[in-house]
Amino acid sequence: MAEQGFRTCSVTGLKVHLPAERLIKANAVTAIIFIAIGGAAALLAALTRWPAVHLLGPEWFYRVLTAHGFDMLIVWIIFFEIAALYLGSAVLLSVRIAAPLVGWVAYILMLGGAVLVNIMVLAGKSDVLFTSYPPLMAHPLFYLGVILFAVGALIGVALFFATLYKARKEKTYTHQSFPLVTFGLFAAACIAVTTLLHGAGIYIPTLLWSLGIIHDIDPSAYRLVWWGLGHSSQQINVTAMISVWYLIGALSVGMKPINEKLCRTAFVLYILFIDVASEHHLLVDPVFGNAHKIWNTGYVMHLAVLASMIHALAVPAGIEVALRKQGYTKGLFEWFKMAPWGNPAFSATVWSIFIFGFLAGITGVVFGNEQINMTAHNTWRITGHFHATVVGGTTIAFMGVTYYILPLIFRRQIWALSLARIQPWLYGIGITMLSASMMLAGAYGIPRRHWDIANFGGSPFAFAWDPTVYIWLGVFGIAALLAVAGGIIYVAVSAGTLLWGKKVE
Ligand code: HEM
Ligand SMILES: [Cu+2]
Repeated sequence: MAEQGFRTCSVTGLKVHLPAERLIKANAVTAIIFIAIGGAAALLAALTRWPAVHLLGPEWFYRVLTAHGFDMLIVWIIFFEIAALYLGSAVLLSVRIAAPLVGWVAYILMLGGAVLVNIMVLAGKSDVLFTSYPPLMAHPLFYLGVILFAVGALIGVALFFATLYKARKEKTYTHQSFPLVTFGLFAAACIAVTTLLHGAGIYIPTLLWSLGIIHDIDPSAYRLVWWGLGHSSQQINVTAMISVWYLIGALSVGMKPINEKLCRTAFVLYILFIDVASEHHLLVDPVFGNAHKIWNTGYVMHLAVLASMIHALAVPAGIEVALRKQGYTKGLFEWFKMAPWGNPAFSATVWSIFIFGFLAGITGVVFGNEQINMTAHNTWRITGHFHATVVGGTTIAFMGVTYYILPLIFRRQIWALSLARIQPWLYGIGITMLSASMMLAGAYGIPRRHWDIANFGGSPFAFAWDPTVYIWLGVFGIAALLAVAGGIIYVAVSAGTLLWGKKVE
């Protein structure tokens, strides 16, 4: 008999706490709404940076760029992560979510904060980009919005911890430790705590500064603390993304890690070292000494990189072993050929592993090196690198897991499955081309965040780029269109499924 407040999932056999399910739905839907807004901003920004089109004027370019950075990197990703945390705690451990009401408080704070920031940006009162470096000053409500969002997210993370505690106390799971996916999300949540505290630590004084209560903010101090938020939150994303790889691997091919202890150790390496490595953003700043920079980027950074390399071997190897067990043992690659390519969650995961492993990981290690950073900093090489990480890696993985959340949590069959099947390919190819072309153009010196690289806003000093650069800028424009098309399909399939998808029982 079903316990009150629960239903039993017919596919996974998990007991699903209904109030947790409602929270997952709300957070996931909101995430998808914001990726749609952020995607519209991406299109406008890309059409402006494509010299052949150069769509917007400078004011609106920086306005949509602020909205794009914030809505994508902060709002889309964190709403989705909060949904994932509730899924990884309440659902995967078949326990009641500790306090559903608190979950709704967190949700409302996050939503209110996100809406406030968007209003302040679109009203033209906060053209400061999402890094909001002083001395650029935004409207106080912009900073307040960020603070509300961060506090809401922190409450959501606390609810995750409380739910884990409840599961532990009630012994609702059979393993000695949490299942690996929950363990990975636990690592992500630990990093989220320090990250969000850095956020509060920097945005509260900045709010006071914009109100005139504090007179001065030191830009270097701001950058140091801000990157404790800005970089570390990328590590939440990496850790959550890898948890999703393990989850989709298990759901799509029945993957089990070959050496689970090693995978857990790798997650612990993230918790210990990744925050320290945030300082790679300050390599060109004069504040730290050379010895410190070399120690930080030469040693500490690689302990976090080691963790990524362990996962990057463990997941494909786990998938291979699972498929070989299903009988696909001919030659070296029969398992790869016979993998469930028709499942968009699976193909999205493969794209995520491919882009994250090759484009994102390798370039991150290269650009995070002190000497190379001197020339890569503030060029499009960096923008290309992080579109490979947060878009090619995390966003595609989250898109992939959506194709499981829709049937398992929303209990609807995927609407327009054939469109869903091409979605990861379109988005994956688009983002691969986008990142690569940005990095190639950046290698010629194309700056990031510049509205008019063709004639520098009519500067009296003539400057001509190497003509090859325009080839890469053309590839970039086409890539942006492909990726936007893939994004539109993702949003359309999700919305279509909620509206018209056949109910599953
Ligand atoms: C269709 C997909 C996307 C396209 C075509 C796209 C395109 C762009 C473009 C053209 C820029 C401006 C670069 C510059 O002027 O230097 C940019 C910046 C940025 N994008 Fe994307 N993007 C996409 C998806 C995403 C996603 C999913 C995320 C995060 C999860 C993201 C995060 C960022 C960030 C953080 C910036 C930097 C903003 C800044 O410099 O202040 N993008 N993107
Ligand atoms: Cu970083």
